[in-house]
Amino acid sequence: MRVDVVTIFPDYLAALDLSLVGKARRAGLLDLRVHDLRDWTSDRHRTVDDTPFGGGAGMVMRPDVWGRALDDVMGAGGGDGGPAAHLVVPTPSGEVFTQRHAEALAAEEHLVVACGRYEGIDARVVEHYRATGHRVSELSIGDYVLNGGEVAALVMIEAVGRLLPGVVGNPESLVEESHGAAGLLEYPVYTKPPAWEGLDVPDVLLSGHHARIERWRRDRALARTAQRRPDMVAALDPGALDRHDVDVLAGLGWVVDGGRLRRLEDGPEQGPGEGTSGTVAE
Ligand code: 6GU
Repeated sequence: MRVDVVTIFPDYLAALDLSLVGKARRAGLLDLRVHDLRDWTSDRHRTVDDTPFGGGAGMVMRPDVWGRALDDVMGAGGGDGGPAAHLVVPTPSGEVFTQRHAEALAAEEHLVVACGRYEGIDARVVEHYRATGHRVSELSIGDYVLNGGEVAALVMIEAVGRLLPGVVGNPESLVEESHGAAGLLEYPVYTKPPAWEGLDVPDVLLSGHHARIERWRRDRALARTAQRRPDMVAALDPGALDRHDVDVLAGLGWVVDGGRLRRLEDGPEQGPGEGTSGTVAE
């Protein structure tokens, strides 16, 4: 996969030399190039922004500078023989970036990430690239405000990069993790030593009883999800639950009702969660 990032702070992206993504780059699985937007300015001060039409606080990034930069790095929308680039614009006013977006973007051949600063990029930039046949995704990494798109670009590139074939050594580790297809948070994990600071690893995990371990993990995943992310429980497909799942969820105050999971208003308090009966509290 090829990824081009355009930013006024190329050094922000230096972290992508490290860890798994850095390894993927050195292995030739990810061709990542970082560009300085100011290389496409033409004035002495290398200006990238100006005051907003209509007034208001802050500065807006100029469409002409962005247009020159993106025309150079995007190619001709597939007409140049290369694949049409998918333009990703990190912005707090975008759709919230999820594992589903990461999966879809990991299937692309060429991503271009346009990092805005100040109050954002002139809205005609996104409009123009959509009108010229490019796919454009405006994506936020959550409900809080950052000073620019660079940290969000790091988040998205790491989330996408680890899904590329060959990047994560053991693809099995992509299967059960949180925000996978099961729609549940991951169960708690433990390693040696089995006793630490008076806290014991749950006996079942030392039992060697594979079916019981799997059931215990699923129960903990259900309990943890109910406690921390009721929105994810409400989005579960009841048809994907076995009888035991339904019982566990009932104990946590959730019932299947009209093909959906619904929290009982007067249900029991959310259970003790993790760390019950002499095992480990998180
Ligand atoms: Cl993508 N950009 C900025 N500036 N702030 C954000 C964000 C993006 N996602 C959440 N907050």
